[in-house]
Amino acid sequence: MTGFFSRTDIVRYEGPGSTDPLSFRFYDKDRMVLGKTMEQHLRFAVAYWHSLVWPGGDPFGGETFLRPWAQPGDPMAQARAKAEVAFELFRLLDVPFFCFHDRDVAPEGATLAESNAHLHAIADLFAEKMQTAKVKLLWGTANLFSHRRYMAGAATNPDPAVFAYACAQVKAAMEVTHRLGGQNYVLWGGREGYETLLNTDLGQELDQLGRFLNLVVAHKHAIGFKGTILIEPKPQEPTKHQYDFDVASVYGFLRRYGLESEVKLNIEANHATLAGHSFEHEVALAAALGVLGSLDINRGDAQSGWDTDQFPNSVPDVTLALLHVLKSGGLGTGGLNFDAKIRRQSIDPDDLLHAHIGGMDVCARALLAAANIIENGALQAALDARYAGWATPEGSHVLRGQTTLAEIAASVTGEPQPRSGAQEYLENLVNRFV
Ligand code: XUL
Ligand code: CO
Repeated sequence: MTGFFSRTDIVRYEGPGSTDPLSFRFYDKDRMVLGKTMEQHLRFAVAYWHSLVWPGGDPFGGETFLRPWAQPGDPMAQARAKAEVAFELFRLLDVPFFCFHDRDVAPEGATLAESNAHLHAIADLFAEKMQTAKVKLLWGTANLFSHRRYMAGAATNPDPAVFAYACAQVKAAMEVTHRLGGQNYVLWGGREGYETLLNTDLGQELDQLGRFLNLVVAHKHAIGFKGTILIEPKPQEPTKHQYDFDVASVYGFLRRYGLESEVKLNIEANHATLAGHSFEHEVALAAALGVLGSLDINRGDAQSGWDTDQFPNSVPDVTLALLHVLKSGGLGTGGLNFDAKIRRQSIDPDDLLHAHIGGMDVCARALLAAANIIENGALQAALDARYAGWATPEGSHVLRGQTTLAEIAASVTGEPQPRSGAQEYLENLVNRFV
């Protein structure tokens, strides 16, 4: 027990009527939904960086949280103190997973060797704690964007020495992820983009990024890591333009560099909206392309044009995303990582509990709604009816490439019969369940 939070007992499911704000009203982890428990479907993870590292600063002011481990002191002692609270948070929330960047958990040293030694020392502590804790590692990643050396990118840096440094950092982070039994390894291209094309050779930088990712995949196989490599798309921020813009651009990139069967995607709700898409769109497209890997579950703000990383609170939005997850057979090794931060004024330790409890309940309600939509069947029936023509022998011949353009042209017998898209009927149908 760290004494950091107001309670020491695990947050439990108490049902929709519960008036205890530190209880689950919908997330009933053992409840069966479409053949799996809620816990198995949702695979929640706490994000170390937002919940344990972020100090509550913004561009106009410094830290507000004043966490004890963020105050001056021996950085490794502080990292250990932070780990104690992290594992206490995981235990209280009863979450099955957590995620971290190398520099979230252990401080950067004076040299690469010292940084790696710090990381391995904290990984030793994690390994020891994970022997008795329930929590497992959903994914690890390397922070290739905060340090000054990466200001012009990591893999896409004009200087090969920075590329090499990024390789070394990812090698260490992936090996630690492997050692801790991580189920995935994530790459978010934080500064893999540009501020101005005047100083940027776009084609050169894309080739560097393609080479880098091929090296990472080769190393995964070399060390026997069985987890999934995930790329996390984001259109901009911190750079003006990021190469991993959205699902469609990442898929094109993977195809170009021969990686589409090796790498899947980690889709973040707020990144989808920054790219001008809905979260639902990005999840549906990744599922359609066979690259749906994992979700960073959060939300943006309708008025702010930046990555506000708030906890999810819209059941309808999450329902539509989870509908595509369920229809595509689930997330496999992926999960729902709360890449979300409490607000700057939420300075009480228990605010972290309220935030996660609310997010977990929203996702649980959304899961139930999505499962009900699937079990009801009317939405799928409408979709099947809309595309029924393609299921006929004539339609499938065309799709399989067994007819020429001339043959198809000759098959026209008259004017096709337009049919209603029935959008309002379908929206009303979905609204019965959310
Ligand atoms: C940044 C972001 C990252 C990644 C991991 O917007 O989402 O935290 O999830 O590097
Ligand atoms: Co993210």
